[in-house]
Amino acid sequence: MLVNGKWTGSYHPVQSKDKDAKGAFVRQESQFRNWITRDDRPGPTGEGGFPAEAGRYHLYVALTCPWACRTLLVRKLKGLDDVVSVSVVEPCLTDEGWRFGDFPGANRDTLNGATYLHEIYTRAAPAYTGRATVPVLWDKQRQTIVNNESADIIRMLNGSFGELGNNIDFYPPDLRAEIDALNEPIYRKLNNGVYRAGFASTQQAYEEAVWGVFEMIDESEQRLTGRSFLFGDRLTETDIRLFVTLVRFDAAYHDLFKCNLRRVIDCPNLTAYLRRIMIIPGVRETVNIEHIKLGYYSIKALNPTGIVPLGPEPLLPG
Ligand SMILES: N[C@@H](CCC(=O)N[C@@H](CS)C(=O)NCC(=O)O)C(=O)O
Repeated sequence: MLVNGKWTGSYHPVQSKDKDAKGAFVRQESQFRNWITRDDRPGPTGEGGFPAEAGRYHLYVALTCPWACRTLLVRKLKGLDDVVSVSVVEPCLTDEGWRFGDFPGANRDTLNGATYLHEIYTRAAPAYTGRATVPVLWDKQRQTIVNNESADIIRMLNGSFGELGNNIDFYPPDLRAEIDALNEPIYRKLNNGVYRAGFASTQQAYEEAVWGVFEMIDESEQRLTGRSFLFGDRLTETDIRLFVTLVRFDAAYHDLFKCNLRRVIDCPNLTAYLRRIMIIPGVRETVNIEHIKLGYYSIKALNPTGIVPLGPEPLLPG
C-alpha cells in the first residue's frame, strides 16, 4: 500500500491493520468520492466540477475484481464505450500491486504512462495513504481521480451521462428503496462476505462470514424462483452487484476463500440466472475467467505456491 505517497513493503492483501479484534477482515473506506453530474454541481459527496462529457473520463479496472467489473458492466450496458475509455491491469498482483502490461486482455497505460496503478493515486494525491485499488475513475481534464468507489461509479454511469448513453435505467425511481434495501445484505453477507471468509484470521471470523455467504446464496436462489431477475423482469443495479460475485464464486471463492458449503452450479435458479445475464449482449466480454483465476490465486498469503487450479468447467461453452 501507499504511505504518504510512497509504496511501502511488498504487497500483501491481508494486513494486520485490516483486522478487527476478532480477526475479521475490514475493508478500507474509499477516499475519492466526487461525482460526475449532468451539470458540474457536486453529487451526494465530494466536490463539484466534474460534468458529464464524452471523452473526458477514464476507468482503470482489473478483470479479476468484482468491484471493478461492476463498473465495466454498467459502462457497457449503458452504451458508454465511446464515452468513457478504459485500461485493464494485468491479472496477477505484483509486489507493487496492480501493474499495466501486455498480458492478453490487459493494456499498457497509454493515458498516464504509469507502470503500476499506485502511480495514478500519487499523481492525483502525492501524499496518499491507503491501498491502490481498482476501479479508479480518472478525469483527463483535471488530471485527478474523480472517485474510487465502485458503488458510486455505477450510479453515475447509470444516471449522469444523459443522452451520451442509452436510456436503460438500472436504478429506476419506483424501485430505488427496494434496490437500496437489498443491496445492503447482498454487499455485507455476500459481495464482501466472501472476502471476510477468505481473509479471516480466526476460525470464528471465518465461520461467521461463511454462514452469511450461504444465507444470501440460499435467499437469492429462493427469490429467483419463477423470476428472471431479482425484482422481476427488469435487470437492475442489484442484479449487476449479485452477478459479479456469483460469476466468480465457483472459480475462486468456493476453493480459495473456503466458501465451500455449495457451489453456484449446484443451485439451479442461480445457474440459470447467471446464464441469462451472461448472454445479454456486452456482458460476456466483461467476464474473463482466466484473469479471475490468475488474479485470486496470485494472492500469496492464501496460495504460496501460486498453482492455479484447472477447473471448474466453464459456465457457457466457447
Ligand atoms: N470499495 C472499493 C473496493 C475495491 C477493491 O477492494 N478492489 C480490490 C480488488 S478486488 C483491489 O484493488 N485491491 C488492491 C489492494 O487491496 O491493494 C470499491 O468497491 O470500489
